[in-house]
Amino acid sequence: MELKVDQIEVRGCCPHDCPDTCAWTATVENGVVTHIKGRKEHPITAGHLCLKVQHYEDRVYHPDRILTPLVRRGAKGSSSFTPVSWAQALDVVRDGITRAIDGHGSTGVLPYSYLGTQGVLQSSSMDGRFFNALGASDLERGICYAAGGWGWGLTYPSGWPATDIEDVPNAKLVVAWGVNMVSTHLHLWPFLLAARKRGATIVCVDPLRSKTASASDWHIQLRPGSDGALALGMMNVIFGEGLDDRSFLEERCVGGDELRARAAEWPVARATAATGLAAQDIERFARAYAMARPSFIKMGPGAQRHADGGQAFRAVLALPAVTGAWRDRGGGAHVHSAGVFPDAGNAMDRPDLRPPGTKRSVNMVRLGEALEPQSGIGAIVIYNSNPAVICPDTNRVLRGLARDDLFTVSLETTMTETAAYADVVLPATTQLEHLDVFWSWGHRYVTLNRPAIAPRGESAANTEIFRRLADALGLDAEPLRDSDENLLNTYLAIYPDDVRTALFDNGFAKVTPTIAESDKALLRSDAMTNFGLDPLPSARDEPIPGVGLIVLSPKSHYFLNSTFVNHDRMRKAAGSPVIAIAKADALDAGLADGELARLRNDSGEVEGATVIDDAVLAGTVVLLGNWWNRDLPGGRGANALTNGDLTDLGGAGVLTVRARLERAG
Ligand SMILES: Nc1nc2c(c(=O)[nH]1)N[C@H]1C(S)=C(S)[C@@H](COP(=O)(O)OP(=O)(O)OC[C@H]3O[C@@H](n4cnc5c(=O)[nH]c(N)nc54)[C@H](O)[C@@H]3O)O[C@H]1N2
Ligand SMILES: Nc1nc2c(c(=O)[nH]1)N[C@H]1C(S)=C(S)[C@@H](COP(=O)(O)OP(=O)(O)OC[C@H]3O[C@@H](n4cnc5c(=O)[nH]c(N)nc54)[C@H](O)[C@@H]3O)O[C@H]1N2
Ligand code: SF4
Ligand SMILES: [Mo]
Repeated sequence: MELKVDQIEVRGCCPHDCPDTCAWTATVENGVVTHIKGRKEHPITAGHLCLKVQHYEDRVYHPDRILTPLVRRGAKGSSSFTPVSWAQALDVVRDGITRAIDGHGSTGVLPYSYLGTQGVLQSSSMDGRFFNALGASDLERGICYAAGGWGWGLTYPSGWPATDIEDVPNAKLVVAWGVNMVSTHLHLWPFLLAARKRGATIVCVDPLRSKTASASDWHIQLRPGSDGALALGMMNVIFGEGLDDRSFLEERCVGGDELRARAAEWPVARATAATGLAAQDIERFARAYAMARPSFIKMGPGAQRHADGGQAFRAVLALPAVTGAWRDRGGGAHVHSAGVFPDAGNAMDRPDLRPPGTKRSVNMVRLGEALEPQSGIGAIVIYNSNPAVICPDTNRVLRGLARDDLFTVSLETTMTETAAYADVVLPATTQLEHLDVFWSWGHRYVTLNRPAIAPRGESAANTEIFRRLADALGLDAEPLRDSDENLLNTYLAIYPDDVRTALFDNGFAKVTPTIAESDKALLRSDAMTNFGLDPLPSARDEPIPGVGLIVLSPKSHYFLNSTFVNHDRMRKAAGSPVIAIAKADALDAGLADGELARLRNDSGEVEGATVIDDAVLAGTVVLLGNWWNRDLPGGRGANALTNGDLTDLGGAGVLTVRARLERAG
């Protein structure tokens, strides 16, 4: 494509909560973004953006885009607002937050955010400074990956980096373990295909025949939550047949002998009973895994969404230590690559600004509980998240957000079901309108996002909104006035000069991790004992106990969590929300294809059209995608069935729950 005289091209990147952090170029014509394309030179993006982001201009110019501050006019949740000036909106916010502090103390103000944008500036800089200076409650942000992340961190110390995904084409056996990467980590998949071209086998371990399972050479369709049992059964075979790497276990690991004894407690018959798999499959997988060199395991967040998620990760992650897969380039495992990037410590969010004696923390998974009338939260400031849809225990969350005495501020780009409950909505910019910088949880590149256009309407970047809020509340510490450029430079100060130079020249730069060869893998973790957990990888014989079917709510190919659900282009591609079940369960419940079904448990109910799908394992139900509540016939999505329970490690949400299936109506 030739550039016209009045066109400019601006380099940036995708902000979404996705491991790929793609680099893009935006074409701007007379101040309007006309085209976005993935950058060819970026080794991971390789010139290709996913379907969701190929038309990012849809987000910038969406009809529901919020372009002025809004003050609530109708009932909470009714989306009825009056546009006001920034000065008027800031007055209302000042009064509302002051009232909450007068009534409950400063920790009566709760920030609620996640990774609507993953940018360091727009998700974890001025916002943190503002809430610290205010003395607000802290939010524990573990909803997504904390159990698996902790499982990884308690097994492999910080000097032990996850496998570089660019080395995966060397592997001879690749396992997509509880990850639907064809949808969720799209830019890892070509590296697996490159490995397959050189003779590798692709195995997918998933209760659902996902897009990735369908595209793999071998689908191991285990029961949800039984990954630990499978891994221990495999280790039983590996140790029993002498396929372990004894010297690696002795030299690079703590607890090898204890793990061998633990694996001896898991003969294949026991693993078979727990996983629902055939004994031959467990044995065959164990041998193939142990004998392939290099072998690589990618674990996704999807495999840790149950009560024992952390332990399940520890068990699977022990496999590459048992076989010594870490010795080989391209071998090993990948949970996330966050550890590769230097840590900015307290430089961005400045906890030193916090007034003494203002300590309270709230787990984001338990928002419903935190918003109960007696729980001492009088104001909530929500940004980069849509808790009305994505937070467990929807009924309780919505009851809390509807409280008359709760003052709610929402920083949003678009009118979400959460923003609909706000007293004041402040218009936020999209990625094309602000500066930011990104590390990645999938690859090893740090990426710069330059703004392509000026903020639309009266929107402002989160950083600027928090500067304005600080000013309105009379918070005058100097760090609350830092410009975005200063924040960027503060963050980049932790990188070596060559990385910074490459980043400014090319828009992205690869980071080399610091490797500590002396660090050992902790197959026995004493920290686990401190948490009251088994120090060795363990598993249950009955993985998800309870009555009813096991409900899974994995990611949609066409949405990014609850983002893009209000985009016509993506809705058309996604179809409609359904309750997908196996034929046997449909027969049991007396449901035919297309009939209205209801799932019910102590938290709530979800209704939807039945789809009988042979990709779904009997005993499980699949509710694909974070559809908005209003998209389902009963007005509630998957999180009406979840309840705020936390995983064994890290305080992530237990999103895999049980519910009874019945005919609706
Ligand atoms: N298209 C798209 N991409 C996304 C997202 C999105 O919403 N849409 N979201 C992003 C985010 S925030 C995240 S966290 C990642 C998530 O990335 P993934 O982990 O790949 O996503 P999920 O779909 O949640 O889960 C993956 C698979 O795990 C399976 N699974 C469920 N329970 C178990 C279990 O107990 N054991 C095993 N082995 N498998 C299990 C599910 O059936 C599902 O197919 O994706 C990111 N990328
Ligand atoms: N049942 C069930 N529940 C789940 C999951 C599941 O698999 N099943 N997945 C869980 C996981 S893994 C995750 S990560 C969470 C995700 O939950 P969230 O992080 O809440 O993700 P989104 O639903 O995409 O909401 C992000 C919001 O941020 C807004 N946003 C984007 N950029 C900006 C910005 O620059 N400024 C401001 N102010 N706003 C912005 C978007 O418009 C959007 O409304 O959901 C969790 N909930
Ligand atoms: S959502 Fe993921 S795959 Fe899609 S453009 Fe963004 S980073 Fe790339
Ligand atoms: Mo996530």
